Amino acid sequence: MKRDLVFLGILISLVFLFLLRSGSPQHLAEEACSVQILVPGLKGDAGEKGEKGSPGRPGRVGPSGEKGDMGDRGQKGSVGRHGKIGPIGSKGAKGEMGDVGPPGPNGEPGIPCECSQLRKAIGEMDNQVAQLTTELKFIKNALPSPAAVAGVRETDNKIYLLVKEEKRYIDAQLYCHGRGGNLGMPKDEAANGLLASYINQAGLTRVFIGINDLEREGTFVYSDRSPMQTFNKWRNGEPNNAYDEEDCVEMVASGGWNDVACHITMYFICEFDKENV
Ligand SMILES: [Ca+2]
Ligand SMILES: [Ca+2]
Repeated sequence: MKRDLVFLGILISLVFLFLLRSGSPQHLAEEACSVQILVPGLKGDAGEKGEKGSPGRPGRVGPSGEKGDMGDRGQKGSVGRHGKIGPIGSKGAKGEMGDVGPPGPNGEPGIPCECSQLRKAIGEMDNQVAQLTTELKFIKNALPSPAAVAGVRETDNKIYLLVKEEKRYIDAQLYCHGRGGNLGMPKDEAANGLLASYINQAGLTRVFIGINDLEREGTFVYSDRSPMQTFNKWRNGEPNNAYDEEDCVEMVASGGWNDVACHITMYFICEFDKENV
């Protein structure tokens, strides 16, 4: 079969060559009559061996082979180069306090000043301000008008106020009560002396003070109802309950006490506890 194809191919080639040579269809027709069918001869002897050809192209990469057994461990390599510096680490815990250092050198001498005197003066002014503040607060709260005040006297815990308004004992007591106080109650020598001095400096001779025996004749009590203690300043012959009507008490300029009638009117002294002002 293959041989027939080769033969047919040769035949076609010859016809083609013939047509090329003839140059015209007429000529072609004449020549076509003389064409003989060629028959291939016998196969010849094998030729001599040719020279060795040039190497062929590299073949395709073959598939991966199977994994072989692990080889022996190699020798330890040499030390590598130093690596890069790593990132900054987190902050460590605070260390313990160190020992106390040596004392420093002496400072420059200061500018001479009378600071201690200034401080003392400031301290005194502070006290005065506090005192004035107390008095002002008291005056605002306790007085109908500043004209009625003949100044005030005070101790560590009391303020005394001389009121130059003539009142009966009971009204005088109401006046003092209404302002948070009592009629003056001298319960010791110091308080009695202070009231006497107050009366004298005001140019007065007598004022009501907070002592009476209104509830029980002959038994004198202070106007805050506290009983009379051992201290008293009765003048000679007093209390005498004259005309059987003397149940209230006045203080005269000397500081002495005398029982008098409650319905007469005179100036009086109120006293206030500072903590209540
Ligand atoms: Ca009496
Ligand atoms: Ca009397």
